[in-house]
Amino acid sequence: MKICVLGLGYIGLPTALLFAAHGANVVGVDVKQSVVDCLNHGNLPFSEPGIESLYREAKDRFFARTEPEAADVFLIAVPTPLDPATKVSDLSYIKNAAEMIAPHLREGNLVILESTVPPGTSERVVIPRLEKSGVAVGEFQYAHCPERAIPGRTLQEMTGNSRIIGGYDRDSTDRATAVYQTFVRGEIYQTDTRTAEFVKLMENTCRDVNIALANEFAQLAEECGINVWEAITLANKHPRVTVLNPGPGVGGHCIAIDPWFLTENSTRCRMVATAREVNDSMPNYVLHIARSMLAGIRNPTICIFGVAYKGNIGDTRESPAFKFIQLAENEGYTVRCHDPHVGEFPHPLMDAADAVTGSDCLIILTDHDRFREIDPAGLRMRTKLAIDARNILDHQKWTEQGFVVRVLGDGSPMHPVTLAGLMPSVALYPADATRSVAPPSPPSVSLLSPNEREGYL
Ligand code: SAJ
Repeated sequence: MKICVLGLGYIGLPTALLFAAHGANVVGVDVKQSVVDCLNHGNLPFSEPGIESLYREAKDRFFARTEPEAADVFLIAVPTPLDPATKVSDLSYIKNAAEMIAPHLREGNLVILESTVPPGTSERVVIPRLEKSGVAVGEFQYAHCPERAIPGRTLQEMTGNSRIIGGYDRDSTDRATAVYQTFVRGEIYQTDTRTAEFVKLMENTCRDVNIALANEFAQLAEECGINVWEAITLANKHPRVTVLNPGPGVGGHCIAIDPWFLTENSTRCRMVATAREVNDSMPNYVLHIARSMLAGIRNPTICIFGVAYKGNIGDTRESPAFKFIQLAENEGYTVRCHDPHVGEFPHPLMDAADAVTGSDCLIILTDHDRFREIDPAGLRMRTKLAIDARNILDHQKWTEQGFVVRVLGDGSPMHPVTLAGLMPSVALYPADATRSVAPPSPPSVSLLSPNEREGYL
């Protein structure tokens, strides 16, 4: 079997490599010459657990180019971004991919669309472009097989998760099922194309709405003077309740975008849009907390720990950090950023110690495991304030080191804190302990008067 995979991003490349590792001859196509060159020189354009060894396994049956060529199966895995101004899907990459396939399409070929699209896109947008080949659908087979893999566990989920396959007709569905069965160990459920498109959007919308609910619970809990994290743990003891985690907002290329695909042609949906609004407003809410803590501090400097959209990955697509940084800079704060998983980011990234030293408030935006290990005794901050928007720090340890810590969603009366003098600086992470650190200088300003402190407590 020869497969031509269009789009060598976070989904297309691992899918292409899995097919190659399971015996198919795979041509990977990407319009970006740099991606093609990178792969043909034996490198990977991004990191993901397990992808390097998969690439080594697959490389004799995989090569990359910028144009498709004749194949048995064509698979489209290109981005479907959202136009930020109109909140309408931008299908230009999908259209382009279908048009690139058309000259190579022959009777008996199978075309699979993996990209997430608004319901009806296969029939209205993709199939008519493929038919420009002169071959009618039915003579070639067509199926929508939306991806379900989560970044950070992409390979495990691509092989282990169940899949939905929505074919144009029975032959298409069965053939696509057989193609995926080469590497998918999870169940395969069959349906029609439009239902498959809808199901994918339901999945991500369901998660978005549930995160929005958790985010509303967090704000309500603060108003009620209770700790939402404790409340969620207790509520989730109910056999039919699963409340998700509140946080500083929803990022990633899917959950923050796909709900709009579901509603773009609807005049009656409210809940989906409201959930999007709630989640999009979470950076504002974190800023609101920062503002209340930093009141009275002149020229505050904040350091943001975590710009990736979620924990333990280096992906910053649609990260809530973008909005938070912009809001914080507009507020007049000097913003420093640190993220041990992220290589490139529009705002300069700093080493952890450099970001922290002399700053007034440390803000955890991403739940990277490494942040759990931060030793607060080693932080040489000007003012010992911290906001934990993910509830991952050991708050007792931090308050013992004189920090005032605000946890998103915790409105319960806080433990008394001791604003002790700054402790001798060691290193932020235990693993860095061998690094030599200059002795701490005393805080240049004691910024919190006793009254102001009371306000925080
Ligand atoms: N988040 C919270 N609270 C939570 C869970 C997540 O605030 O309780 C935030 C995360 O921090 C992140 C965002 O939501 O910013 C999205 O993260 P995620 O882990 O929920 O999902 P993604 O975007 O990485 O991947 C999702 C997955 N969809 C579902 O779980 C329904 C994945 O299976 C899909 O394949 C992927 O979207 C996609 O490509 O569509």
